[in-house]
Amino acid sequence: MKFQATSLFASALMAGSAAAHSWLACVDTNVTNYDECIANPNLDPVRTCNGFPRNKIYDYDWIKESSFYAWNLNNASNTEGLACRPGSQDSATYPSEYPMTTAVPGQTLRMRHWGNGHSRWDIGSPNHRDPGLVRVYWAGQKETELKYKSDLTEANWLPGAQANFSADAVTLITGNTMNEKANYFDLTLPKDIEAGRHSMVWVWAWDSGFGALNEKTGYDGRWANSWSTCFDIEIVDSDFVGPTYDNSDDSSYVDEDEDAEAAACSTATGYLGGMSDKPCTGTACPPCWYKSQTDGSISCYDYTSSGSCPWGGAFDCSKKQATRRALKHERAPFA
Ligand SMILES: [Cu+2]
Repeated sequence: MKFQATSLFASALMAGSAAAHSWLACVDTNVTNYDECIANPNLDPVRTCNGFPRNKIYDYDWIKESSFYAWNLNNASNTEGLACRPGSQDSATYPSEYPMTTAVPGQTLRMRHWGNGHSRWDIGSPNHRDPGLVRVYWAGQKETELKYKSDLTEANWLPGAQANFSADAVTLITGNTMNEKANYFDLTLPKDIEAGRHSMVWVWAWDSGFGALNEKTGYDGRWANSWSTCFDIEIVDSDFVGPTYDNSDDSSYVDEDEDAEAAACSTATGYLGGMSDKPCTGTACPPCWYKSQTDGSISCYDYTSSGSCPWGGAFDCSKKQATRRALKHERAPFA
């Protein structure tokens, strides 16, 4: 792990506000001299922002953004447990001078967030405190919000979108002080993502969680989400159809052949609710099919009352498509 840093300006303010916080400043940052800055932090990053988080009306007004833009998920006033700050980030509002991000499938976006004095273990505010993680959540389909902080779980995590808070930072260390010139997080979008607006949630996970590290996916539940910023990406130039997310280049995902799976739906033998004494065949089976990774048998379940398969990793034989997030540990392709 690599730790980095804050400006004296921010440190002084932090001491006054006594609240560790951060937020996403830019979704799509173009830093023309990034490599040079990493090699020599005396240089200042030369950058432009091509896409912003929601409602970024106080851009670079650090005080106002601290007060009216950053969102503490665990603040006592967040009684509804909202994922996005109400009034500024709960809708996809973009002032004309701070537009939404536009991207193509598979594109990597350099996101910039504020270090605010928390980037480094040996100098950071507070001192001797691991700066934690940044990560991104996504509902897996367009025009779909993650409304509550309880939605910000591995099931809605964009696989791989997790990094140390200061891993890609440009930080100038002078004696016992640091100037966090910029903290970055490179986000790679899925290759299979439908055209349209996709809402996402950036978080800084700084508090202690009660979960574990998922060694298969890398999702680190030992860190609990603390601060969030909501943003949207308008996906263009995509031929991909439907909400299914099958990023076969991602090691977290199974490489699926949906056509073959759909064909198997009409002929394969499954078991109602996984009961070995209740076999069914093809379309006589309930629509949500799950394949056991231990013996390869197929368990078939009905939709829940909300009309979706009961948990992640199903192949929906009625809609002829994989449900989103077919993590390896949840499901193997059955065709
Ligand atoms: Cu802070």
